[in-house]
Amino acid sequence: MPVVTVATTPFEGQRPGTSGLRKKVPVFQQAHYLENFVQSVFNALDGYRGTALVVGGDGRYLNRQAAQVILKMAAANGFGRILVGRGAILSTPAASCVIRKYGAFGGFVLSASHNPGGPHEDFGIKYNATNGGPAPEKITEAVFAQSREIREFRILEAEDIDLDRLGETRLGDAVVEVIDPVADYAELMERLFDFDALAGLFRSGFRMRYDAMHAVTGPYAAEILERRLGAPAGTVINGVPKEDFGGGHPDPNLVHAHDLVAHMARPDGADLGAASDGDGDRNMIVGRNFFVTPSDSLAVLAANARLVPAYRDGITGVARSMPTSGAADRVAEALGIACYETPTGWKFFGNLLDAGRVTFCGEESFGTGSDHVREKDGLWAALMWLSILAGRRGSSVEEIVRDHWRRFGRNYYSRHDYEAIAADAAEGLMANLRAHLGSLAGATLAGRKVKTADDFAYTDPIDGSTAAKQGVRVLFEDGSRIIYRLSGTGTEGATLRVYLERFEPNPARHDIPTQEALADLISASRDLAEIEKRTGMAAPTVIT
Ligand code: G16
Repeated sequence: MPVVTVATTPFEGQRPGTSGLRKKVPVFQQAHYLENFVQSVFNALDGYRGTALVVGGDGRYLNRQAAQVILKMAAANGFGRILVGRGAILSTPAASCVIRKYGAFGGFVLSASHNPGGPHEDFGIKYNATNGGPAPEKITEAVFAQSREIREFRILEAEDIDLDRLGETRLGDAVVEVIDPVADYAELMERLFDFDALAGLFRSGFRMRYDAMHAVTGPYAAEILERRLGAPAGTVINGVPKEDFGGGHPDPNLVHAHDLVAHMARPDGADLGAASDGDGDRNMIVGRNFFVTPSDSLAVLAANARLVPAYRDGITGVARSMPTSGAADRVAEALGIACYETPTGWKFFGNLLDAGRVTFCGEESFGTGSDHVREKDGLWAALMWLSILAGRRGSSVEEIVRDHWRRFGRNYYSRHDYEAIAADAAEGLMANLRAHLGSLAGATLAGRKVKTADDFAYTDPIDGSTAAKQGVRVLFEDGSRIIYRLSGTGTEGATLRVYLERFEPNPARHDIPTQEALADLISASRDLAEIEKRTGMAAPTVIT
């Protein structure tokens, strides 16, 4: 099996976004596009010769072919062992688990997350480091720099590996091992949670509905919920992963997981509804006719962590991304633990988790996780909720959240997305906001006084690295916030995200519909950023 060195030329725009490189499938299908990126990653890394690499993805269109290319390139570049999930499948949290468990140097996860899949839809690739987490910016920037200079890549000339058969195969000087994609992850969950108690909950007649959205989590959820915990067959719906996610948009939110939401609104709906995204790291939690915002979910999990064996001795701290509501901050304060505010992107949690500063992390973008891996974890979040419901037998999801609000107050919260707007209009809108930041402090908007307005910047408390321009914040004296930022995960035009939050301590006022409770902030957010004038959009495309 000869190693060949192939001449190539750089492609524009191979800078990883919020979470890896995401582009339309035809972009990735250009000759050498994938190879250039993979070689750029290898070129940006040091000291991996003879070590192990993990490869897997969410099963979307192009997943298998891309995995074969990476295996041959990894072998040609000197990795000693390559672990790949059967069928080239590994959910993002499972990939993180496998990297950590086997002490791999790192891994590639093939996914465009919650974005649709198929021949004309999205594909993506991200590199995870030795701690199992998304590569930090110093690595992604080095990869980008390499991608602009690349002149050649190395690949083995070899037959494709049989990815459907478990076991080892020699590939040049390396060994490829096809592993069960579910086993290691399921074993980890069994160590964290009290599976006997959860099985008991199902035996008592508790009903759950888990919507895997035809994405990667189906086999994981079926194994854990139906096989190991004994939930009735049919608990997991849309459980067979498909290359195009069944034509759907594997994004677990009120818009794209509408079937689950509609089921949970029925009088005979399940007791707990959960959904996960394309690669299994996002989650949505719904009770009977009751949606739990991701920000509230993080806060509730933190407040009830001791109900779960792995966290019985308490958690050391929580971290949330800046646009995520401050609900978790209130729990941290009550528990006397640390609370960190980071830029958007799970990679910013890595150092805090590695240093033991935090145990739980969460983001408004339907991400929650703990120090058990270095990625957010959709199924873990569902098992956390199951554990809380088992520990507080008789309370519904809604009652648990309402109790929480009574104790800590309610952070009314919503995100308005304006999707597929022209990139220059979006940039212009942000530039205009930034230009006016200086004059905002002291002004009155939506009947509230602006305390400060700035562009969020972050200094990592562990390694001192910095990240600037992470979102425009308008912070009001009463604690309300309007935040603007552009998405870093889209593949078409730009998406403007507007995050709205207001705190309500009074339980008598915890029943206002969210959009009504935030109405004045919503209208101020549109006026201040001149959204309609600059984008032509009078209303957002998605509200969560
Ligand atoms: C990725 C990141 C998350 C981030 C999210 C939203 O999620 O891993 O940390 O919060 O993108 O990013 P944006 O607002 O820039 O679109 P995923 O699930 O897409 O990998």
